[in-house]
Amino acid sequence: MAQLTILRYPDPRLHTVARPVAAVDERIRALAASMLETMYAESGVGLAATQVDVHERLIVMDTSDSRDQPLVLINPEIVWASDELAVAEEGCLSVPQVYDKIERHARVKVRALDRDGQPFEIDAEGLSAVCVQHEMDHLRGKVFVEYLSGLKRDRIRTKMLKRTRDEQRARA
Ligand code: K2U
Ligand code: ZN
Repeated sequence: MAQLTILRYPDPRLHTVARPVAAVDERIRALAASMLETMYAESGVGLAATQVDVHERLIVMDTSDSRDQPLVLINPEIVWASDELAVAEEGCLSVPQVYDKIERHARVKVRALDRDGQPFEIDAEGLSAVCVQHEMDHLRGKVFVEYLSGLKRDRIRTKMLKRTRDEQRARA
């Protein structure tokens, strides 16, 4: 396993649409393991392959309080979503230290393949529902700040570009 580099907004690669995973093999299992290692190291509760510059339909999650219940979702699809909506505070490992309220479906049913290629379904609500919708957005090249106003998005873009520039200078 290895800790992976997370793309930072507004990196254009974050807007890539991921392709389906063709085969659930050792490469995908190793990638999922590295994504989980990266997610835990960054205190995230989810991570999409897009964020580590791999453009295949794979997300990992762990919304447990004990941080020991990892979920690997390969070729995930939302097969049902509630009409009821809910607003939650979101953040993103690709947009560090930025949080804002986003409205999403309160409950979703997700179908995916597990790390062994076996199909499974989860009924998600609460943080799990928010997280899986957030990650599914990443797989279609969408970052949560795109739901915000143009003014907010521009300020976040400027802030992220400055932070990335300052960090690069500090490493030079
Ligand atoms: O995709 C990511 O960048 C990981 C996010 C996923 C996430 C966003 C919003 C709500 C739940 C999960 C990270 O886990 S960011 C850390 C975090 C966790 C809970 C709430 C806000 C931010
Ligand atoms: Zn994110």
